[in-house]
Amino acid sequence: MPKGKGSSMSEGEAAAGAYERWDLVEGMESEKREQRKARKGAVPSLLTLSPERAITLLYVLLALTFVLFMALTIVTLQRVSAMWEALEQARMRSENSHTTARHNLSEAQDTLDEQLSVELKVMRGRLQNVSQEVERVWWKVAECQRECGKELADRLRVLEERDVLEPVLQQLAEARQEQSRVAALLDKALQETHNLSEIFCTRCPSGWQQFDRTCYFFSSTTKPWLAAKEFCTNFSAHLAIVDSQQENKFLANHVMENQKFWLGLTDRYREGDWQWTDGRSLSLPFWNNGEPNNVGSHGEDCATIYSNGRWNDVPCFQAEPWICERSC
Ligand SMILES: [Ca+2]
Ligand SMILES: [Ca+2]
Ligand SMILES: [Ca+2]
Repeated sequence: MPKGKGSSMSEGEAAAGAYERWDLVEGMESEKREQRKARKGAVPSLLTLSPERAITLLYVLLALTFVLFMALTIVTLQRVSAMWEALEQARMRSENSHTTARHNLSEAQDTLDEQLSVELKVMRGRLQNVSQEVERVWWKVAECQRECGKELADRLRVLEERDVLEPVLQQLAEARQEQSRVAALLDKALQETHNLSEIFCTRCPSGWQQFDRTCYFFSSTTKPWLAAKEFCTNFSAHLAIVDSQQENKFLANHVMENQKFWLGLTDRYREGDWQWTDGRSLSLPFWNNGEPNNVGSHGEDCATIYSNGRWNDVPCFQAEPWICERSC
């Protein structure tokens, strides 16, 4: 488009630029028109489908949608089921742990109750003992009060009556002195009697031996134990009873070698229970080694003494020499 006459070169160049811009604008407009034509051509191509094909296509789309919906539903249900199962397991674990805890708590409570019951019983017993001890102490205190009061009263009465009792006490002391003097005289008389007895004891019967104010008879014949016992009784004596080691030695000294003499010792009433003929139990034994052994079918129930002073049990029916003993 021309602007003036004075500048022919610049006007030509301006015109050429204007033409170029015009072509460019025209090209762009043409391109836009072609694009609009292409879009208008495409829409009618979809709309030009037949109804059957459109319905088929619609069904296909619906089927795909349904399948997709079902798949999503199944996945969702599986997830919900898994979550529900996990929740159920968690609930069962919780319930189990709760039951176990309750059971343990119940056992602990029972044990505690039992321990408390035992301790309570022990404490009750101790309390009862303490109560009884306190009661005993109170009784003792009350008794002591009574006794002490009585003793005090007695002492006061003695003090009050001392003047009255003084002559009586004096007489009592004199009586005691007299009693002592009489006792001394009696002792002296007994000693003299004893000495007389010693003198008379030197006169044992003929054939009897004397030892320590006692007479002994050593037989020269033999008899069974019971017959020998009866013989001694007829002489107001008894078979020898050993009361001391000295007496046993005296008897042994009068026993001949290789002989044994009856003693007044037997277990014929109860086996193993050795008793003297006066009823006393044996307390000072001098048994030989291995004796008493009660051998034989009839047993051995009567004791004899050897010349060495040792004893042996032999059958009572056996005939042996014997020893009688009696006081002077
Ligand atoms: Ca004797
Ligand atoms: Ca015996
Ligand atoms: Ca024997």
